Amino acid sequence: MRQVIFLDLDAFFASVEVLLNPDLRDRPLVVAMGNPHGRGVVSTASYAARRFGVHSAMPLREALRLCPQVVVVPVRHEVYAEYSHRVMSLAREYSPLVEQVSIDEAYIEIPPEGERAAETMARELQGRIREEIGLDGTLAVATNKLVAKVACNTVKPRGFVLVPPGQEQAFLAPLPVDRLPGAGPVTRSRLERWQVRTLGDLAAVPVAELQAEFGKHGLYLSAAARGQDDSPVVADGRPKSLSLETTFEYDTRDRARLLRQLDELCAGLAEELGRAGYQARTIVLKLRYADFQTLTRQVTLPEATAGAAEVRNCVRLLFERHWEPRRAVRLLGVGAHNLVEPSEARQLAMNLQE
Ligand code: TTP
Ligand code: MG
Repeated sequence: MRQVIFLDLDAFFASVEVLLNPDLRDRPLVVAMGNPHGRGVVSTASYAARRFGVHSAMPLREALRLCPQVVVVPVRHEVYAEYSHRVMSLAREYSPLVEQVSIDEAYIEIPPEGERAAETMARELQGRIREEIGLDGTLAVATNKLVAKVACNTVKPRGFVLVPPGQEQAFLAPLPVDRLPGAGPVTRSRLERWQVRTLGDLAAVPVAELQAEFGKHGLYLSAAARGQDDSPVVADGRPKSLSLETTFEYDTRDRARLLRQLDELCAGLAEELGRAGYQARTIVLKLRYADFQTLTRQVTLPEATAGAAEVRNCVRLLFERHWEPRRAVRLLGVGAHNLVEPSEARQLAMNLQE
């Protein structure tokens, strides 16, 4: 039997800002991208701000309308990355099997021969994140990743939950179907036509019917509603790729503005590469037009790089070659694929010279 812990820090960016400026404690607070007085977008909101209906991805102007007294702080990715790193390092003291899935979320599998129960470890880890780092996190313990993740979201913030072995399906049964990862508004409304609203309702639908309606996704829904998931916790090795993207609040065809945004993304990507200790052989540009048509274009370099200037040159080149001028852009993204460690990069370069 497996024991999987899921960890998700609470209001992460906002909590770090509060930690660094305790005057902000208990104030409605948003961390936002862009100009606080202009067209910013909310990255996250403190729980005090969420009570006003403010949430991630909301235009800042809307947040200010809902909660005029909200404190707005600009995003500082480097600072959050540092705290994320500290939390993940603590998690790795409990098991080598840590899979970080976002800046503030990780699965931790406790090997069966682990002497202490996962619950004890998870409670201790939660306490140490609070005392040694100063952040709050919610932790869930279950027999698989899916149940641990869904359970975690039911007890946020500062929560703790254990789903005992054998109780997975019963635990999920009362929850609405859209608590499942991958069951969004479209799935929800299709199921609603069958009067299927909870995961208990969903588990009672014959799998053949779900498969007929949803294809392969139906098989996933059926298993997930029963709390079944055998996906492994994959210890962090090398990430396949690193990427950053920005959605404009308003679509834009302003070339200077697009180039400025690309430069900013490239600087961020180079910084992430540096921090992760990788160089990239392939640089990717992602471009989404206002009509949602999306292009990804890439170049592969003769030598791997993590330099901001080189990344920027590649991306600008791709942009100049592929952007159709005067077409309004909704989203820009940059990515680094084919990651290598610097020692491997040197080896590759030597092989090329030989
Ligand atoms: P989440 O874990 O989704 O959100 P959270 O930690 O702020 O709040 P909670 O987990 O308690 O619900 O995301 C982690 C961080 O990622 C978040 O603090 C800010 C950033 N983020 C964005 O920048 N944009 C987004 O749309 C989302 C969802 C998160
Ligand atoms: Mg979080």
